[in-house]
Amino acid sequence: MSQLQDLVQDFKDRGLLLPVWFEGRSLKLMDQIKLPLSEEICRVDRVSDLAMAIKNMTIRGSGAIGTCGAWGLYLAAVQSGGKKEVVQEAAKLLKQTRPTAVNLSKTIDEMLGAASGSDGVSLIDNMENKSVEILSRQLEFEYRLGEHGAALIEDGDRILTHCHSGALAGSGYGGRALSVIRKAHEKGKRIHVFTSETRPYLQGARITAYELKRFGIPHTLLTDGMSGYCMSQGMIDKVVVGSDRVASNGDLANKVGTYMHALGAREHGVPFYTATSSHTIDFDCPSGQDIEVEYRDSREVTSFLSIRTSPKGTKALYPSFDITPHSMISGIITEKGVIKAPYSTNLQKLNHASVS
Ligand code: RUB
Repeated sequence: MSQLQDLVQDFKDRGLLLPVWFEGRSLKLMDQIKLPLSEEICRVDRVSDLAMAIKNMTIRGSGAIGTCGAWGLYLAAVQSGGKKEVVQEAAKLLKQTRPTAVNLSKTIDEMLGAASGSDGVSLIDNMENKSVEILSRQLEFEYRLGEHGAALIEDGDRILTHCHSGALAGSGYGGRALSVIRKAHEKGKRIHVFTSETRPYLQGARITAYELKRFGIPHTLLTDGMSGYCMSQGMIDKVVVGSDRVASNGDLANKVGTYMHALGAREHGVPFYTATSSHTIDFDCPSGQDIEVEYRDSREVTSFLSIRTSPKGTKALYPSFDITPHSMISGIITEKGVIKAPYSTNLQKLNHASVS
């Protein structure tokens, strides 16, 4: 068996919930649009089909699309017999799919670094080694940040999370926010999770609730606009969300609606945490205002499951992410520990720190 097949087998043996994996000469993807009504696996043979699957949200979540960056480039290498030019074209195509989550472009750049040798078998081998390194690292980060984050959770906490920052958005254990929550649950803390549904794709209602059920964690579904009221009634003790990109000053880009939850949390004195990894901190990006926010097709707002839900001709807007200023964040949970303000200084220190 190749290194990569060994890795996939090891991930499966651990019972991980994998968003994407390599099988034979193809990629297999859990179709996240179909969840939770059916658990369908799609086969992807071409990088152009993978790009489409990322754009249309068949696979989504910052960690999972980062993995697609690694395995997409490896797919291009295998299928072209190790042609660097083909790998570079694949990199261009995949980078254009979704701009906000920084893991995708960072992972692609790491893979391109591994494709710098000569064409052919050695290039394929180098890319296989690099993708195995990236995937193993991402999974290790989930366990570690889960440990650090779980230490913040108290017995009896009621935790709000938004969108889906779980196993299928990451490497299969719990991604970011749900690694914290899952680890706290595994340690015996009696927690209750409120998941906000996340219009218009309903990642919270469909995928977070699916994973929480699977992990046996008690939970309640809210619509996005309910969190302020629930906080005002003292029903929420902490907010834990994932992150698509953290700027070097600590500003957070995450699924649209995150900022609204942060406003409610500040008003009601509820600690607001983001769970992330050092890989998602973009030191080239000074602040949240410098992060490109993806705008998606407004028809995704005027309709649901292809059924129009507003009068014909209604104009809609769909910024897919928003920016939560660092001043509203109580702590940034990473695999190296929990970072507190002042973020500009402390994130720089984290950049140079080894894993604790
Ligand atoms: C997903 C989303 C998730 C982040 C963070 O957006 O905003 O909250 O990816 O999760 P989309 P994580 O569904 O549009 O991809 O940090 O676990 O990746």
